[in-house]
Amino acid sequence: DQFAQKARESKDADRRFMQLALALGKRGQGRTWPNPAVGAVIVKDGVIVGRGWTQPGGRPHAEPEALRRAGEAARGATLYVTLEPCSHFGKSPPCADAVIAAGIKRVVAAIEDPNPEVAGQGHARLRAAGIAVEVGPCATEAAFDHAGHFRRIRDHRPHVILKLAVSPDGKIGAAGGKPVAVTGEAVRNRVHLLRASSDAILVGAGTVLADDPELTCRLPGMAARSPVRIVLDQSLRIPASSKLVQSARETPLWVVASELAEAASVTRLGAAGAQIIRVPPGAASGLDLPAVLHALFEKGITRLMVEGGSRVAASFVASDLVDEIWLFRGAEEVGADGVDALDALPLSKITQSQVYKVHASETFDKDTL
Ligand code: AOF
Ligand code: ZN
Repeated sequence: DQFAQKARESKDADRRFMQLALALGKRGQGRTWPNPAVGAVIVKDGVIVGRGWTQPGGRPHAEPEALRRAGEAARGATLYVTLEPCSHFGKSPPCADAVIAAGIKRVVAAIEDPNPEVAGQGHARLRAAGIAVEVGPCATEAAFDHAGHFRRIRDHRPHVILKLAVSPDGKIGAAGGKPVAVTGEAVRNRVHLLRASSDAILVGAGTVLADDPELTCRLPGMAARSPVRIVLDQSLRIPASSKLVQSARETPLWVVASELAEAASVTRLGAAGAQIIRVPPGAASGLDLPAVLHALFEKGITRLMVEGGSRVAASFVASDLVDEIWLFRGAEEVGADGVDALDALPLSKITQSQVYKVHASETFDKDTL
């Protein structure tokens, strides 16, 4: 009947506005850490009167941004937000209070904020002020976008994204670790975009010694979107002449070393502008991975992209510390003497796994994701 149809239409509208809020939130991904990248849309009589997203560094939050743009039009309007409005006095007053003061009549939130300082209290505060609150539209998408925040709050470690570019015969490099172009230009561009939406990007010292990578986002106009570069370097072997160290004053470089690393090396890299993080010795490139991730959590990293090499990738997979995998497959074989993608682990460890489910697939020219 008419009533049910109206309800369906408003549900569809809620989802559409929430999808817009999600798209806005994504703009902040990679540069709002330690805060989540939230998106907000304010709608009055079917018209968008304000849009906002969490600003670089994590403040202002998304809601005050959208409210500022809506101005007086916020009175009586609906707010769509990808995460529960905060209720705590942090570096800024609670967003819930700003929403109430602006005269918002209805709030639609995708998902509750797991932060124990919020955890439902934002919604409760809004309801107590007489605002209609609905939670749930696009919750799955929001949980995916806020995976870094959820992982950080619940497990005290970053969300780990492993990127692999393998040949059809499962190799990531030629014999002797010689770099080889496994995938093409389109994949390269997508990977740089993935770098931009990550808080930090991590490689092992072996990759630095073999490839001398920059690990920056080099898409036109997006240099400022480069993530923090992190190297696992147990005994501080990376040279001061490497591109990473040379650029450490423009784009942050954190070198994770063992507590046993020589003081002289710490001083040498520190003087070049790198930040040294010391953790206990262990398995991955000689470092204890959970300790590494905990140290990165303490520094505020929520989304960590792991780019290799094969030993680092393998230790993350073997330790069950990978949440998301971007597996690109090129078109040309490298040959049996090439470097295996996951070192001693077979690639089937992820492709045939019960743990990992296919989320999406895409083609990039001759390559596939
Ligand atoms: C929101 N909107 O856009 C974001 C929120 O240190 P503070 O005061 O900036 O608070 C950080 C916490 O606020 C963060 O851990 C998360 O729970 C929430 N983030 N909340 O209402 C936003 N980014
Ligand atoms: Zn807030």
